[in-house]
Amino acid sequence: MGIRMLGLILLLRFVSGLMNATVDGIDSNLSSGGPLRSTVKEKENLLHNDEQYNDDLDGGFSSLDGMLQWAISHSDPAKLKETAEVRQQLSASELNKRQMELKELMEEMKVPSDAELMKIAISELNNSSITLEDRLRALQELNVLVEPIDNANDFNKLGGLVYVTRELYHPDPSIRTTAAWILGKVSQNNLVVQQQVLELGALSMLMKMVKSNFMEEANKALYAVSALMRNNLAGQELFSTEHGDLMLQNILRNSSIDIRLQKKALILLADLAQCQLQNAHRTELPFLSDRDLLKSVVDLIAASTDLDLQDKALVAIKSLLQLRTTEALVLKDFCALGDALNKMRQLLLNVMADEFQRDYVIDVESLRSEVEYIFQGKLLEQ
Ligand SMILES: *[C@@H]1O[C@H](CO)[C@@H](O)[C@H](O)[C@H]1NC(C)=O
Ligand SMILES: *[C@@H]1O[C@H](CO)[C@@H](O)[C@H](O)[C@H]1NC(C)=O
Ligand SMILES: *[C@@H]1O[C@H](CO)[C@@H](O)[C@H](O)[C@H]1NC(C)=O
Ligand SMILES: *[C@@H]1O[C@H](CO)[C@@H](O)[C@H](O)[C@H]1NC(C)=O
Ligand SMILES: CC(=O)N[C@H]1CO[C@H](CO)[C@@H](O)[C@@H]1O
Repeated sequence: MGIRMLGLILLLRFVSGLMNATVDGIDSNLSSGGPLRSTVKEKENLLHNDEQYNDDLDGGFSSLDGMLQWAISHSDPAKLKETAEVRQQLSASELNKRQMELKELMEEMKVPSDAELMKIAISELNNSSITLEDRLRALQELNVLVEPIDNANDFNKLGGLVYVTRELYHPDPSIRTTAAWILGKVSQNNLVVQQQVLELGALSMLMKMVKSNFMEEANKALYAVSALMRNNLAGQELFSTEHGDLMLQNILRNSSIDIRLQKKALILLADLAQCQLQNAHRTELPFLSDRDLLKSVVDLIAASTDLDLQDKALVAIKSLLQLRTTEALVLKDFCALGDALNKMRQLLLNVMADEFQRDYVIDVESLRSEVEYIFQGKLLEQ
């Protein structure tokens, strides 16, 4: 039984005077660690994918009051009306007594904190004799628990990074995949964590994993690489020495590869170029103006039939184009950017007829013509 359900049931029992039944039911399951595991399970159900999540629950209920509030806000209005009516029939002293009982019950339950749950999962990873299944479950729990930013910091303080990074070398791909996912999540916009993960040497392993034939592994590894690079100049230089440009090219040029991977690669490339533009004093990462890399992006604009992918390629080209070291003539002659942009305008005109995506198509066209404008300006400069 999950904490949410528990809250709701407690509230209903509380008003309808069935407290004893609840106590019996919960007692029998407390000893088996039921609520502890189900807290995590509940949160897991809220997760849809790595980019979006529901942060409805941020770490259990710290107080009885919080739990009641929560239960009320998540109840069905008809039931609430019914319980309010029952409530009025109870005398003040009865109500008081029920409240005391409920409070005792909550204390007895000892709902564990997220930090405690993380500590347990970490110590499980640290135990070489647990089963593969338990190891994966411990990682999956951590993956849910690190979601709130405060928890990501606690996770680091508890020493979790070392143990999770170690799992990147596990022979089982599901274990590696989940470990990469966690590292990506905790590194997101967190310079301290990024730095520590880089110091643990995780980047080169993650870059190897990007080449995996298991698509989930490749995707989560690239997600983690991107999270480590974001606004992190030291990380970006390391990426460059580890031949990150070749990794990106291999993804962008391979037409049989998972398209999600190509989109992630374009987003990463756009991020790197954008970061470069914002730190103009820094020596440019040389590969960002590499003609082969530029061509692989332009080719996607010209040849892809996926509008979202083309959109992301345009975003990347727009920033790459503005770098000092990028040569307009290379884009014109070697990459044929002009032709690609013309071809794309034609395609956009054709799909414009579709009512359902018209707004989106107009947005993409506006980006396309902006890129064309910047490109023409850059050609004139030379
Ligand atoms: C719970 O059970 C005890 C005895 O089994 C009884 O005295 C008490 O009144 C019950 N409490 C409620 C709230 O029903
Ligand atoms: C991991 O295990 C070692 C020895 O088995 C122990 O010294 C260390 O404290 C453990 N670390 C954690 C985080 O549980
Ligand atoms: C390690 O896991 C095994 C198997 O689950 C368990 O029996 C043992 O107590 C654990 N060791 C520690 C130090 O937690
Ligand atoms: C392209 O991607 C597919 C699917 O991941 C892979 O099997 C193949 O080896 C890749 N081709 C090249 C040239 O890397
Ligand atoms: C009251 C309650 O939630 N009981 C559950 C205890 O756990 C067993 C096994 O997980 C369930 O079958 C019960 O429903």
